[in-house]
Amino acid sequence: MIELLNNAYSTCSQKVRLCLHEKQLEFRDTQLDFRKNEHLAPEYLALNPNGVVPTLVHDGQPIVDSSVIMEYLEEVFPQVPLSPATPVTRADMRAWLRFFEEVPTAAIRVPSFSTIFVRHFADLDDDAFDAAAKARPLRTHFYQKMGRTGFSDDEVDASFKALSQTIERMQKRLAGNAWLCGERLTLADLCVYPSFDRMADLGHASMWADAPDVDRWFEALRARPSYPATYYQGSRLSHRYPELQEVST
Ligand SMILES: N[C@@H](CCC(=O)N[C@@H](CS)C(=O)NCC(=O)O)C(=O)O
Repeated sequence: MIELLNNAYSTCSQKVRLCLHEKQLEFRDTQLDFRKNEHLAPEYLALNPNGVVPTLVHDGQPIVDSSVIMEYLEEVFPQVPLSPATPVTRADMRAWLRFFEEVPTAAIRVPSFSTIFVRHFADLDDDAFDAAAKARPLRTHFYQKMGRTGFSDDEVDASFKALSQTIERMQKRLAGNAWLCGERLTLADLCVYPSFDRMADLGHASMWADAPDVDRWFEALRARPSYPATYYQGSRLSHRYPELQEVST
């Protein structure tokens, strides 16, 4: 029995949903409502002390952190393989995973929050906002930097630079390779795809206009059956925030 505690819009949850669907695994999709702080409730913190989604529960055992969950699924359900075949190529995949966690995954949060999520905190007074930031075990500093009006221009510029660096690095690898680690889709592709989907959803798909192989890769991932299963109606920001509809791809 596999249960994924997650959130429709969360890019980290989308990584794991893509992985579960690629592996054709059935799972119970349990949604946590951020607006109701369900991810900060004591019973959830007992499973995931970081107070973030997703958490996978497999046969009663909680597994946390989206990349760890993907690697766990790969180990336990190898029938549909999503790793390269040799130790050296698997190390290459893990190096991409770590780079993606450190660079684009962190970067994409800044425009996501500045453009959309910050509005849900705009009406809090100082004390309530401070409490909301402090309630988040892993994100107190992030929320404090964001404040109730969004990140500074410098922060936003730095995130777009980090995303551009990712695009450049991926373009080099994808020129001549179908997927990031060669001819087969791997966890590396699934790890970073949600950051690209979010860039597109926020109206920034032109960021890879000069990276034709990244564009081909993006479209190839979107054409897979795992895409509509993961990005069901109501799971992209433009489904919920109509002002994004004009600019999304
Ligand atoms: N390293 C963690 C990060 C998870 C994470 O940051 N999740 C976000 C959604 S993508 C979250 O739960 N945020 C809760 C909040 O902002 O309060 C992972 O990959 O699972």
